Amino acid sequence: MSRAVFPGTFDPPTNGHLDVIARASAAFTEVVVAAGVNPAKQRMFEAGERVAMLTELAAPYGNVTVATFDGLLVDFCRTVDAQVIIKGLRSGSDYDYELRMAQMNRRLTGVDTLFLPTAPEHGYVSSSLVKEIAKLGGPVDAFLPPAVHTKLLAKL
Ligand code: COD
Repeated sequence: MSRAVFPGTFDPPTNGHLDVIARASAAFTEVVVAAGVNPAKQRMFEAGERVAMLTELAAPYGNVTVATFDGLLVDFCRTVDAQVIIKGLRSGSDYDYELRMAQMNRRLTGVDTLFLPTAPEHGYVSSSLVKEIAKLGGPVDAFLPPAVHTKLLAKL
């Protein structure tokens, strides 16, 4: 039995996130998608809205659940008894940033991190770029699941 946590901000979830969820679902017995809740940070979507979008996206995958977490990721992993953290990698800068967190998280509690390289078609997709383009009136439907796209347009 292997349980993995896929953590992120998911503000909002993109097709890149969805691809990682699908691939993690195929590789692990159970996957917990964990939306970080940091009250100090301003988000476009409230935690409840992000969880609702992720729950809809995860619905086709019987072994994927969605939760929020606050505080240290390693503490959340311990709470849900997850052995592995999943991270998506888009670039060398993602790698530099994620490698340090992976090493620190392993040092803290022994939890390991596995990296999934992004699918090439999603390699340039990020929630922050999508929000910027949408706010400036550009088209972002190619980068988002349809339900998320609808909610983003409603926000604007
Ligand atoms: N293709 C593939 N993967 C992607 C794509 C894409 N197009 N876009 C994003 N991803 C991956 C990211 O690389 C990341 O792995 C994941 O999806 C989530 O991305 P985001 O942008 O939604 O979320 P982040 O990176 O802002 O989330 C950061 C965390 C909340 C996971 C992090 O800050 C954290 O662990 N916070 C808890 C506090 C903590 O424990 N701190 C100590 C760390 S050592």
